[in-house]
Amino acid sequence: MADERNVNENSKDEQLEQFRVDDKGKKLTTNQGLRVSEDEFSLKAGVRGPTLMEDFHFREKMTHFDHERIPERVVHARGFAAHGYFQVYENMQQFTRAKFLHNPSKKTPVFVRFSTVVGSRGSADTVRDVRGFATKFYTEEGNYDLVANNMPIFFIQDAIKFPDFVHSIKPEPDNEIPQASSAHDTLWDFVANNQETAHMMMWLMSDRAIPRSFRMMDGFGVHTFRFVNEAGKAHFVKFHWKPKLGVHSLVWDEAQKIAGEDPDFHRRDLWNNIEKGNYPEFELGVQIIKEEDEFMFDFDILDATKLWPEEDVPVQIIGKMVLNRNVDNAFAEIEQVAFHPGNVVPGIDFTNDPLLQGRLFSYIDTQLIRLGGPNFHELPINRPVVPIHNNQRDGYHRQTINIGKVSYHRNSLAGNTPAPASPAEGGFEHYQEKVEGRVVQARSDSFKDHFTQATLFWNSMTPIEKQHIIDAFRFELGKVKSMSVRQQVVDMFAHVSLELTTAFAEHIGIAPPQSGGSNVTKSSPALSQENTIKVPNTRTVAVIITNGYDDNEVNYVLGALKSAGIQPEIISENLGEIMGAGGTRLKVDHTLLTVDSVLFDAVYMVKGSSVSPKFNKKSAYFIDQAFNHYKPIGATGEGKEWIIVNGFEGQPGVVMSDNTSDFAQEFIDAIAAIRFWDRQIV
Ligand code: HDE
Repeated sequence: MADERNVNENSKDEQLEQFRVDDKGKKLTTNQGLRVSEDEFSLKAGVRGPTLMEDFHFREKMTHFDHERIPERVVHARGFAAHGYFQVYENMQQFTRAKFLHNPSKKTPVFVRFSTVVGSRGSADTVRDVRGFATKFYTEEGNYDLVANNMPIFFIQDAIKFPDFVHSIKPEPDNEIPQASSAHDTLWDFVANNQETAHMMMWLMSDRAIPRSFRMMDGFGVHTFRFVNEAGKAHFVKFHWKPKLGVHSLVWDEAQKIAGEDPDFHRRDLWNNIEKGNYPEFELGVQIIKEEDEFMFDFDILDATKLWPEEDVPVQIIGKMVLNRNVDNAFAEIEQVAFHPGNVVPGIDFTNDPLLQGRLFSYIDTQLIRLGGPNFHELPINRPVVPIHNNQRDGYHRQTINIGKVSYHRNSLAGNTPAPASPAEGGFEHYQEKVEGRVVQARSDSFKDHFTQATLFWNSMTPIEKQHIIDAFRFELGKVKSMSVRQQVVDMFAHVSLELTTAFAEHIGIAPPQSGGSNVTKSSPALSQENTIKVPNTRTVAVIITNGYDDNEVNYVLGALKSAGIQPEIISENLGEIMGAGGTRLKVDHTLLTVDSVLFDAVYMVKGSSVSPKFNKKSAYFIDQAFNHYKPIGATGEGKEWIIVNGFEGQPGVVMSDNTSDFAQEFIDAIAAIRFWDRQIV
C-alpha cells in the first residue's frame, strides 16, 4: 500500500522509539515484570549460610549476565556507527529505478558502521588496516546496504580465497600474536604466494590505512554493480563516498602512540563531533560505464583488484549523507546491525565479479551464527521501515505474530496472498543478463595482470607519500622473521617499482633487486591525498596555558579559532580554572598527564607567568612531538620562548606573529594546511 511505504528522514527513529526503554526513576523488576525487593544480598539459609536455589532473581540476573556476549564478527569486529540521512542531488531515473535516488527533496534514513578489519572487538582504532564503511539505507522499497571499504579495491579476486587471506592476516594460530596487525610472517607469506594482492598491499602500506578520522576517509563499494532503469537498460556502476572534510591520515608514529593513549580515538572523534553538532558529511559519487563499453579498458572491469581511474571514468557526485545522531545503545544497534551486500532495491543489481558473488553467500551465513538464528531481520536496527509480508515462519526468537492459517504460496484460502508484485508495483526483477560458458574452475586471463595498477598507484604518490609507503614496508617486513618470505616479497614488489623495492630491501636485510621494474608511466592524480580538500573545520588544538596569560590576546585567538570551526581544548597544570593577568577565566579540559600531543591536530603554546619545572618539562616533550609529526604550532606570549629555545622558530607551520589578529589568521591557515612535510626535523 502506498502509505505503508511512505518513508521520511525520521522513519527509522520513530520505529526505534517503540523499542527504547528508559529505566531511570523506575522500580527494579525481574524479566517477568515482578518488582524486586532486594538486589544486594542473595537469599541464604542464615546470614553466613549457603545461597539458596530458590533465589530466582539471583539466578535470572546471573544467567543473563553469563550469556551477555555474542560471537564477534569474524572480520570487522571492531566498529562504531551513527544514524543520519541520505539525499540525492538530482534525479537518477535515467540510470536507475531505485526510488531513493529519484527525488532530491526526499531524505532517506541511514545507519553507517565504520570498522577496522583484522582486530578483535577490543583492539585499538588507529592500527594499520583497511576501514569498513557500511551503510544501511532504510528506503521506501526496503533496505539497501552499501557495504563498502575505505580502499577501492581488494586483496583477492575470488571469494574462495577469503578464508585463506583472513587466516593469514589474523593473529597467528599457535600463539595468537600479533593483534590487529598485518606486520607478521603469515600475511606476507600469503601476499608473496598470491600476487593478486600486490595492488591492495600498496594501498595498505599507504597513508590510507591510518585515517585521521572516520569523518575524513573515502568509502568505496569496490565491486562493479549495475544500475538498471525503468526500461530495463543497465549500466555498470561503482560507488564512492567522498568526505566533505577531505581524506586525511595520521603519521605512523602518531598512530602507534594513539593506540596506547586512546584506543577509542576514532569512535570518540565520531561520537564527540556528532554530540557537538559537527555532523560528518559524505557525498555519494558514481562512476558509470555503458554495457557496450565493458571491454574498452586495459583491465577487466569485473576484477575487484582494479579501480577505474577517475581521470578516465569521472566520478559524478549525485547526493550527500549527513550523520547527525549517535546511537542510544552500542550493543543493540552497532553490534547487532547486520549488513549484507545482497540487500538491494529495484534498480541496483549485481555483476559476475567473483568476489561479489561469494560475498552474496557469506553475509547472511555469518549473521546466522553471530546473531543466533534466522530472525535477525526483526532486531530493531535491522528492520526495514516498510512492512514485511511473506510466508517465512518460526525459528529462534521469532517476534512477529503472523495471524491466519496460510503460510504457503500458491494458495486459495488467502486469495493467493501475499502475492508477488510486478515490477510496476515495485517487485524486484533480476537483471536478465545473458550468460554462457563452460562450467570450469579457472580464472579469466583478463584478471591476470597484478602489477600495472599497483605501479599506477605508486606513480601517483607525491614524494612524502612514497616515503611513507617505503617506511611502511620497512616496518612491516622488519617484523617478518622468515628471510625467505622477505626475499619473496622483494622479488614480488620489484615488478611494481624498483625505486620502491630498492628503498626498503636493504633495510630488511635483503639485497636490492637486480631485475624487475615496471614500464608503466601512467599516474592518476586523484589517488594522491595531497590533492584532497583541506579545511580547518573541526580540527583540534591543544592550548598549553597556565595562570597569568594575556587575556586580550588569548581570548581573541580562541574566539577566532572557534569562528573558523576549530576546536581548542585547554591544557594546564591542574583541572579546574585558570586566570589571566586581566582576571578572565578559562575552564581547563585536560592536564598533561591525561593527554598527549598525538591526540590533537595542532598546538597553541601560550604558557603564562607561573609555570612549574615539571609542567615545563612535559610541555617541552609535547611540543617536540607535535613538531616531529609536522603539525601546525602557534605561540604567543611566554609560549614563544619555548619555540625559540627548541629551535623551531622560522620553520614551516610555526606561527609566531606579534600582531594578534595576524597571528590568529596565520595560525588558522596553518591548521587548514594540516601538515608541514617540508619541515627540518631537529
Ligand atoms: Fe566483507 N564480510 N567480505 N568485505 N565486510 C563481513 O560479515 C566477506 C569484502 C565489509 O559493519 C562479514 O557481518 C567475504 C569487501 C564490511 O557489520 C563476512 C569477502 C568489502 C564489513 C564478510 C569480503 C567488504 C564486512 C563479517 C570476499 C568492501 C563489516 C561480519 C569475498 C566492499 C560490516 C559480517 C559491518 C563484514 C565476508 C570482502 C566490506 C564474514 C567472503 C570487498 C564493511 O560475512
